[in-house]
Amino acid sequence: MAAPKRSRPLVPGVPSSQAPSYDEPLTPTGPLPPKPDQGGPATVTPTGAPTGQAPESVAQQGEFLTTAHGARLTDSDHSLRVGRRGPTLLQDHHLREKVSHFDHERIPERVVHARGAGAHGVFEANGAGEGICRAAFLQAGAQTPVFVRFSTVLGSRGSADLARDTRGFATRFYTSEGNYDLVGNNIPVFFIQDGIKFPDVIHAAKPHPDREIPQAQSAHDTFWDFASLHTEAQAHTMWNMSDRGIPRSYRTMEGFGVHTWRLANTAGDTCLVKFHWKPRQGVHSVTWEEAQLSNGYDPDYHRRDLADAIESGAFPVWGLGVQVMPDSEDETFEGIDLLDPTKFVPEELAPVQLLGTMTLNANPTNYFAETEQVAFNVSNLVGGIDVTNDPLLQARLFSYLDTQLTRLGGPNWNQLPINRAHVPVNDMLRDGFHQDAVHGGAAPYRPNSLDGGCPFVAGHDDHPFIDLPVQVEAGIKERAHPASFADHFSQVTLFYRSLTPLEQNHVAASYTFELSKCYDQTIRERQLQALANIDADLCKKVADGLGLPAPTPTVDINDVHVSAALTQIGGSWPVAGRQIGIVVGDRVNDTAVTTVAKAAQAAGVVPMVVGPHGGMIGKLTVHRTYANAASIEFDALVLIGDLPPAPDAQVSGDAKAGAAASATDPRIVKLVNEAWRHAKAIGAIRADTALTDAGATTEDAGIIVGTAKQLAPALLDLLAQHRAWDRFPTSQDV
Ligand code: HDE
Repeated sequence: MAAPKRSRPLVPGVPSSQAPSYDEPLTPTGPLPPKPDQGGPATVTPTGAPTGQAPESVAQQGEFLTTAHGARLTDSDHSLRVGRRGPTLLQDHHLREKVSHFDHERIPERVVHARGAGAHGVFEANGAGEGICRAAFLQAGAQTPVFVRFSTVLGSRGSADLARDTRGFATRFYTSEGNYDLVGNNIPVFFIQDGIKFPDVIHAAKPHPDREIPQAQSAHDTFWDFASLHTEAQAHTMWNMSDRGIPRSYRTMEGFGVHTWRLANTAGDTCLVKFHWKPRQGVHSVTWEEAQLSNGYDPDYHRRDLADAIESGAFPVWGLGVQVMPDSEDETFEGIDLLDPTKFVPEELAPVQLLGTMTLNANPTNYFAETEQVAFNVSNLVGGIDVTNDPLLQARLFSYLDTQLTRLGGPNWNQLPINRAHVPVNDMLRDGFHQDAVHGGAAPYRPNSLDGGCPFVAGHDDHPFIDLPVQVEAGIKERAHPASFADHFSQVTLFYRSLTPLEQNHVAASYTFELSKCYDQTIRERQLQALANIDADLCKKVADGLGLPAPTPTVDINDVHVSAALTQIGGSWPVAGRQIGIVVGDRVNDTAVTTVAKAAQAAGVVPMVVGPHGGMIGKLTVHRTYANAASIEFDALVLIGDLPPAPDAQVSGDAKAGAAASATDPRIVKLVNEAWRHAKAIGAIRADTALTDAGATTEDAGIIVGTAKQLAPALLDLLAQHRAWDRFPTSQDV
C-alpha cells in the first residue's frame, strides 16, 4: 500500500518525513529523506573540501538491507543454526556483526554537560565588530554556518532537563578562516577562579559516590559542603539559586563567554571583551513547581521545546554582543579584575554592543552523529580572537582536547562530519584510530622538499591565527592568585539586590529548599554564614525557613550599585514557539476554537486542543486528552464552556484523596489550578464554573473573559509578558 504523504502538522513532533502505511511495506524503496525541519553537517571531506553531495549522501543508501561491507542480505531475523532446534553457529558473520556493533553503540558520556540538545543555524554579522576584531566572520554581511549545543551540567545523559543547574551554551562557527568555538554558559560567572579546582567543584556537585544519588541536583550535602567552604563559589551559586537556574527554554536564555577575551583589529589594536548572547525571545524561567512537575511529566522539556520551535518555524534568534574594555596593563575595568571569572561587568558600566545575529533554523538529522559527537574546543580560535591569562581559561585550553581522546576514541575526532572545518585542512597530523582522510604525499613534515615544501606557513595577509604579543609581568613561579581575587561577596550582593522582590523571594526559597535537603546541620550553618556575608535579609529568610538563627556577617557588606539589566521581569517579547492549551468538552462550539487557534497561529503560537478523549470532537482534532495533558506544556490556557468529568475520570478516587467533587473534570481542575498558581494567562469563554472549581475567579489578574474574538489578542499580549505578574503582587509562591 502506498504510504500517504504528510501534510504540515499543526502540532510539531512528527516522527518521520512520510506517514506510515498500515500494512508493512513490501516494495523495495530507498531511505526516506530527512524531515523538512532537519539539517545535517555540511558535506565536506575530512580535510574540508566541499563534496557537493546532498546531506543524505552520508546516510544509509540503497533499498536493500546489507552487511557493513555492502553485501545484500536475505534474512536478518533468524540466526544461522544447526537445525531448527539446534545451537547457533559461530560462522554466522551477520549475527556477529549485528550484535557486536550493537554492543559498542555507546561512547562515554561527557563528564560534565552530558545532557544536551543541538541545532544548526546561521550567524550574520552586522559589521559593528570590524573596528575591534579582524575575524572574517565578523565583517559586515558575512554569513557563517553554526551548530549550537545547549546542555545542563550535572546530570547524566538521560537525566531530566529542568534540573536547577547552569546551562551550557556552546556555539561553533564554521568560519571561512577555520572553526571558531565559543563555549559558554547561561551564567556569566563561574564557581572557581582557577581550573585546577574544576575536579573539586564537579566531584562535590555530582551524586554522592556511595549511592550515586541525587541525580542532576545541587540540593545535597557534598555540594553545599564545598560551596560553603570554598566561598569563591558563592557568586555562581547565587545565580543558580535565582530563576536563571531553571530557564523556561533554551530559547529564552542569555549566553555568556564568561572569561575575558582579547580581540585585535587589522591594525593590531587590541581590546578586552566579554561575549554575550541576547535572546530575541526574552529571558524567561519556569517556577520551581513547574520545574519539578516537568521532570516527571516531560523530562525532555527543553529538548522538545527547541526541536518543536524549529519544526514549527519559530526559529530562535540571538544577538551576539560584546562589552568592550580597554586592554589596560592591569587588565582591570572599573575596579573589576577582568581575569577573575567569578566576576562580571554590569552592563551599566560597559554596554553590550551587538555584532550580529544568530538564527537557529534546522534540527539535527541524527542526535548521535551531530549533538553527541560534536566536540567543542576552547582553543578553536581564529585570527583576531585570543585568550587572556584568566587561570580558569588557561586550564580549559588543555581540557577540551584531552577529553575528546577518551570520549571519541582517538585523536581524529576533528574528522567527524560535525567537527570538520569548512576550509582546507593541512595539519600534518597523521594516522591514529578512525583515520578518515587518505593522506597523499611523502613528506608530512616541515621543512621538506619532497612534497614541494607543502604545507607552507601563512603570512600576515593570509588570514592566519596569530598569538597576540602580550607583555607578561615578570614574577616568581608560585601557586598564588592576585589580592583582587579575595573578594568573594560584593558582586553576589550586587546580583541579589538587583533583583525585584519577587525574584528575591525565589532566591530565598531555593536556598531554603536546597539546604533543607542537606543531612548535616553544620553544612547548613556554614552556608548561612556565607549568606550573612551577602545580604542580611536573605540570610534571615533562609535561616527562618531552616529554623536556625541568622549569623552576623564576618565581612563588611558594602553598599553596592544595582544593575537593572539583571532582572528578568518586565517588557514584552515575541511569543512565537509558545504553546497554548484550548480546553474543550464534547459539546464545544468549533468556531470559538478555530478563532482562538487561528489568532495563535498567526502569532507563531502552537494551539493544542485538550479534549475529554482522543481522536476528533466534531471537526476538531484533539491533541491532548484530559488524561495526558500537563499544565507545564502550556504557556497559557483557554477554557471553553463547561468541562464536565470525562468517562475515564476517577471522581470517587479523587474525592477519597481529598479533592472536592465538582462539576468540572478533576484533571482539568488540577490543570487550571496549576496554571493559575504559575501566573499563566487564562482565557475563559463561558467557563466560569471551571474557573471557580479550580479556585480562580474572573476578577483575578491575568484571567481574560470574553468571546473568542475579544479574548485572543489580550491573551497573546499577556503571553508576551511571559506571566501575569500582577496575579501575586506580594506573593512568595510564584
Ligand atoms: Fe567546560 N568542559 N570545563 N566549562 N564546558 C566540558 O568538554 C572543563 C568551563 C562548558 O556542549 C568538557 O567536550 C574544565 C567553563 C560547556 O559539548 C570538559 C573547566 C565554562 C561544555 C570540560 C571547565 C564551561 C563544557 C566535557 C575548568 C563556561 C559543553 C565534554 C578549567 C564558560 C560543550 C567536553 C558541549 C564541556 C572541562 C570550565 C562550559 C571535560 C577542566 C568556565 C558549555 O572538557
